Amino acid sequence: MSRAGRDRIELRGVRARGRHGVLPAERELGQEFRVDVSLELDLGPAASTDDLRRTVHYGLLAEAVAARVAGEPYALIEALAGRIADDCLADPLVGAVEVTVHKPAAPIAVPFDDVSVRVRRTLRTSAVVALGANLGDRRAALQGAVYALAALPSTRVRVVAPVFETPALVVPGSGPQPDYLNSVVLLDTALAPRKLLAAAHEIEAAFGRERSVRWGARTLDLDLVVYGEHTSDDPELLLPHPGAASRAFVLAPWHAVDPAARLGDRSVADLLAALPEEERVGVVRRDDLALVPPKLDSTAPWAETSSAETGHAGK
Ligand code: A4P
Ligand code: MG
Repeated sequence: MSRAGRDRIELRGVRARGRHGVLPAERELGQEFRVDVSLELDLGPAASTDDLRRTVHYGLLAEAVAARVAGEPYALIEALAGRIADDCLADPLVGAVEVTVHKPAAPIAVPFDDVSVRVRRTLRTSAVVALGANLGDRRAALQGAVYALAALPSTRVRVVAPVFETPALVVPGSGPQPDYLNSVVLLDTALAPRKLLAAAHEIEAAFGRERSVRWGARTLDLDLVVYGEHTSDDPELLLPHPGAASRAFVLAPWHAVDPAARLGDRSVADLLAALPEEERVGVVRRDDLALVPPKLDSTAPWAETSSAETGHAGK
């Protein structure tokens, strides 16, 4: 069992001057902030190898936190804390983080000891996003979507499924459409379901998606298939996605990378096997079009220095 969740690196009281606040005087003069960071990660590998590259270098973490405090000013310490938490989650070793920002010299009219905000972010929600395209450069759109999902804040793309070419499922009575390329991505995220859906819509728009007809041909479609165990009957975000259980173009790529996956109370393997033959014909795995998974290299602010210092790329 993973130790992440029990093992922690705790850094307390990092002090730096910053210009965060809503008042002009705060922006001009600045004041001291204190930050506590608690990282949850599996320290087993570092403990057994005694190798700095298998953990987060607390000295560099402290410098990165201080640089954030001294850097771009935010109106709210909530925003500063959120930014530092995002930095921490950009390190692939870190599964969850708690950041407390103290502002002991805040402009408060009565005597007080301290004021602070604490944010907690965890990547523990596993979501499955289905990708589809049947217009334009289909593979380029899917690849771009994978990179764009990986670049979302507090989100880590864990697995990219193989690509399948699939006949278009169309609204009965409508004209034929070009074949789709479909795949799925398994990701861990701290984004709330609606944020993830909104981000998916932005990515679709960036790839020229136009919404004119339901089930119309599209340059890129991103559907949120599952978000952890979350269920929702809100038409804006149905969870699990109601079509997924009956669609070979979702089940086949998902099953290829997670044969034990479950959708509701059924296994994905059973759902796939139970599909009528005509739903499965023409669903062809295209390994020649395989997508490149995003690098799991850290984009945390301490990563570059860390690898330069230790002489190794990544951790
Ligand atoms: N929406 C609700 N729940 C979700 C969810 N879990 N994920 C809402 C994503 N969106 C969700 O979506 C319409 C509305 O659904 C949105 O406002 C969103 O808030 P859309 O993407 O604008 O329209 P759509 O994709 O045409 O409709 P829909 O019902 O999502 O269709 P599907 O299920 O995406 O199917 N054939 C093949 N071979 N491969 C395909 O990928 N895809 C479709 C579209 C049809 N035929 C296909 C394929
Ligand atoms: Mg859709």
